[in-house]
Amino acid sequence: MIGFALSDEHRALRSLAHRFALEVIRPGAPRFDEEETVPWEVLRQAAEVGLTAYALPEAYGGGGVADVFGRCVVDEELYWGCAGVATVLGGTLLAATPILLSGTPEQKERYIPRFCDPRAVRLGAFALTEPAAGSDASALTTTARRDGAEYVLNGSKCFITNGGIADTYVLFATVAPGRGADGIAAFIVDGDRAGLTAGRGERKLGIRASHTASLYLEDVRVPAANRLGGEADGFRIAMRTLDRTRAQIAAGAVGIARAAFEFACQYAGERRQFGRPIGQFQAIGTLLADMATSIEAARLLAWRAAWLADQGLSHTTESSMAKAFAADVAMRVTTDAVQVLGGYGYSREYPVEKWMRDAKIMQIYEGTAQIQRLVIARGLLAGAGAHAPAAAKHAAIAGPEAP
Ligand code: COS
Repeated sequence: MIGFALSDEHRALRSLAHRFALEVIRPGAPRFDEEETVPWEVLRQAAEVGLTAYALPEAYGGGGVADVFGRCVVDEELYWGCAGVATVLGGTLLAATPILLSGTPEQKERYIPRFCDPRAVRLGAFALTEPAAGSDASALTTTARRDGAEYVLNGSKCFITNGGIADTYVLFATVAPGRGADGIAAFIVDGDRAGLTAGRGERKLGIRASHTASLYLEDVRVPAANRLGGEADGFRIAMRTLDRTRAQIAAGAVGIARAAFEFACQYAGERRQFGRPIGQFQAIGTLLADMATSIEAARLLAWRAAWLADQGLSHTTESSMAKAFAADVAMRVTTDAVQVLGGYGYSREYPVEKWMRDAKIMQIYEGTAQIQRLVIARGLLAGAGAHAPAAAKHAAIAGPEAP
């Protein structure tokens, strides 16, 4: 039996996230964008109402929403409010996810509660990308050399969401340069470690309420106890993390598209030219119909990928399908929304151009549109669609507990 009705818990979660997006995020969104600053006050309020830690286990002080579907429901609303703010919050969950997937009980007990304090906002960051290793993530060259009970990390990272303002990093480095994916380990790195510094924030096209920076590591000493999984597990931990978060990003793209569509639809009903509302012209009506239809389709793909993940079934291909499709939808819908508004859409007096700028990142971060298609094609050729249990396809690494 297939059902599309949300559970009471998901409905409550959606309504909390929507109200927060409407009443707290949206009023400040143009200013955060203009000033290119992280709105700490908004983050503090998000922590107070439980929106920073809702997806983390209750045992560590989180809200206990353990499913990817719940994250999708929340992210559609937060991105609807402002993609930049949602990116800051998402960056923390992106760092918490590999700890929950692969951390030991001690690692979880030590680090997850940090993200759950309702009175203090402590951010996380996922540090994978490097200047010469973007799409080709396993080509990373940051090294981790074992030295007794510690590792010594050297190298640099770039385009790190929350880089320099995070309290905790999950950072990927090679213990065996030249061994590619098989030589990559994942480490939990405290933000205040000596030798860890950050560059200045990138000046970006969109998601300007988020902070993105390079990281530099010079002989950063990390306890060996902070390694997630085995020495060769890091790359697979990163991929398993992205499998889960890409569905969430797809839902975020739906949120941006929905924001632009709603505005354009209302405008088309009010704006009169040639004696009638422009929505009554087929040229505009068709645009609106295609926008709405593609948003619905993108949401269904995101929900299906999340559902597969939550059933413990393989979802790599479907997460990439959802992310690729929804990101393209966000780009097209926001561009069409600017078109519906014409000169007003292009003006910074209206919110639509911001949504178009914000949408572009959805085709880039957490794997570009091209990488998603590469993953999809590989999955198809390998016979994806059979939906073997995820654990059988990609043997679980260390801790069995899924976020
Ligand atoms: N889950 C678990 N393991 C996975 C996996 C997944 N989804 N995808 C790959 N792996 C495993 C493979 O099975 C392989 O292990 P085995 O040799 O034991 O089979 C290993 O990881 C290497 O995989 P692969 O050979 O496919 O790696 P490639 O370097 O060819 O490509 C892509 C991997 C392109 C998919 C990866 O580099 C990628 O996703 N790039 C984009 C990175 C990204 O999203 N960056 C955004 C930064 S985070 S905001």
